[in-house]
Amino acid sequence: MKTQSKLSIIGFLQDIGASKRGVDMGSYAIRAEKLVEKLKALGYQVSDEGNVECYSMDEGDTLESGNPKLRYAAAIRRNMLELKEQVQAIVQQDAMPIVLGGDHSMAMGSLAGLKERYQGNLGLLWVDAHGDFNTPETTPSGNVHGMPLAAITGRGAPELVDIGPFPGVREENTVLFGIRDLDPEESMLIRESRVTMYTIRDIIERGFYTCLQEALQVVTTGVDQFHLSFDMDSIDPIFAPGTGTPVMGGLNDREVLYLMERVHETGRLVSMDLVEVNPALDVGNKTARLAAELILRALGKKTL
Ligand code: 6HN
Ligand code: MN
Ligand code: MN
Ligand code: MN
Repeated sequence: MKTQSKLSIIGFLQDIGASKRGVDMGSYAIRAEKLVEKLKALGYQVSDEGNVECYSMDEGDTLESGNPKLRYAAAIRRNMLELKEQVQAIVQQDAMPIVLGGDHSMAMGSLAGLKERYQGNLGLLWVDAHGDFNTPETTPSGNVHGMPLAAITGRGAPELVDIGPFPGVREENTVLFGIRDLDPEESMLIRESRVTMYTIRDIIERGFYTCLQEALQVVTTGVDQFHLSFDMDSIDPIFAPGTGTPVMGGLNDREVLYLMERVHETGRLVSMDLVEVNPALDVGNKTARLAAELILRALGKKTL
């Protein structure tokens, strides 16, 4: 499968998975960097599908689930089913969905939408500071954006797992990259799974290049295509301050730009989420600007 010539942009205005306001505005800040125009200049047919209106923190406590270990679950589920439908329609037309977040729980909606089209034949590259592998039993916060990868691989709350229902992605073709902040039981769950993890420690000890080579191998071996779920908090807060759960000691700007160039060069990327841009925490739209540039590199922008 070659990189598609048609791209569809969706804004996903959700903050309730992070329980923090501002991240619902991420897609506006990325679009403000002229993303659509720049993608067109690369030669793509681009359609901006607008936003998936979401239940959000604006509605206040009425959306709380009543379960502090699974906050806003029903509202998040509703938002995901909306996104799932949109992504499904896009891939049926052989276009590549690019979903701009929004908190990271939206990956559940994206992957649910890809399932029918690519089921059993889809790798997953998850770039993040966090594992997003919590369940209601292991979560310290109850925030669903810490749980999507667990749900996608069939673990945790039935109301999240049922969004797919998952799995549509093969665990042995799933990679976590850039990881440096796991909760203790979450760490155990990942290590018991067949997901391959590259922590910052691995990247320091074995080298960024080697780890990236391996990661791209894992997400493309035995499958024809992969989905990229890119959390901006994978990047060091020096380069990406506008995000809700920053963790020091992250990937630098050069590394993630290069990672995206390599993603493009695989020719196997069919779908992408760019998540956790929070303009209310950003400095001069720096994080959104980097996010837009990362998307362009993943779609083949050349600088040399
Ligand atoms: N993200 N592990 C923490 C939690 O609350 O479960 C942080 C999760 C952050 C999730 O940034 O997508
Ligand atoms: Mn995440
Ligand atoms: Mn994260
Ligand atoms: Mn976050």
